[in-house]
Amino acid sequence: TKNFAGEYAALLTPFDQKENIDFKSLQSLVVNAIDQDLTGVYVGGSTGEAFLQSQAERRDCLESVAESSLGKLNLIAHVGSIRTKDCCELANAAKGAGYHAVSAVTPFYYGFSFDALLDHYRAIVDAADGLPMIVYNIPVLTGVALSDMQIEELLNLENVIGIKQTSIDLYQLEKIANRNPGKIVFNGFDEIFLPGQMAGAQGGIGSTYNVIGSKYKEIQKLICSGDVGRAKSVQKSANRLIDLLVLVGVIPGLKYILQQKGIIATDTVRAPFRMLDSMQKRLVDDFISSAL
Ligand code: NAY
Repeated sequence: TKNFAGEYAALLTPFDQKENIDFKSLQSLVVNAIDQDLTGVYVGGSTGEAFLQSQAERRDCLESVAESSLGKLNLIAHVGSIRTKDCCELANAAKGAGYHAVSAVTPFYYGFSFDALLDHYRAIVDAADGLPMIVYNIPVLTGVALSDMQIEELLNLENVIGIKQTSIDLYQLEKIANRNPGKIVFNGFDEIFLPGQMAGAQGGIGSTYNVIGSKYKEIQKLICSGDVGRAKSVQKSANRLIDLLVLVGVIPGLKYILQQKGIIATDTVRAPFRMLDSMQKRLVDDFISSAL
């Protein structure tokens, strides 16, 4: 089976001024991931504003990215939503479009039982028709807090190969990684990429990789060569950008930076997200001119 370990950009979805998907900019984001020598892309996740898109738009994005990747990236399709049937449709589309894996967030909002969650993942795996599944655990946004045992049960479902652990609980990450040696754990919060690797993650998936993907690759190399001191200083420099993005809003902030760099055409986000105001833009401009 394919080795998925590595660094993945959680792709943004560029829009034109009317909030329609800008496929040309989407293609150049994919090229930008290839240029940064990233392992792959994670398409249609939180960063992709997936929950603000229709099913048809999500499917079109999956297809467009697969075409633009030219076989140079590992392709992970995020197909999660709270309606099982929608996830299954997207999983099936991902298989057809040539994706290497699917991923799905734990269904949120209604407080579904754990048995319901298990059935949900079984159904998606079935629809993905042989593609491996990466569970997406992001308790701070879903409100779904999984215990270590529940995570283990999810990891033991057929075709589940790993988990994207977007949590600051590094102790839980360590337990998942060490108790499930055959599974892969991706770090989800970019600001703790280095600590995540120390705790047992084998790579990461994140929004800021679109802009500073090479930093995470460098941290990984430095860990391998035993130079944790230098790895810490690269993480530190990444975190000063992340501080700023968290302050102004990660998705609009990243879109503004990518637009300024000429990679995407507009910094439009979908309502109710808001674009940066002029003061926030000035903060980002000052940072870019001094650090990026
Ligand atoms: C996704 O599905 O797109 C992700 O989860 C990517 C991970 C990001 N998490 C969230 C909640 O946006 O990259 C992180 C995050 O933006 C970054 O660490 C800043 O907090």
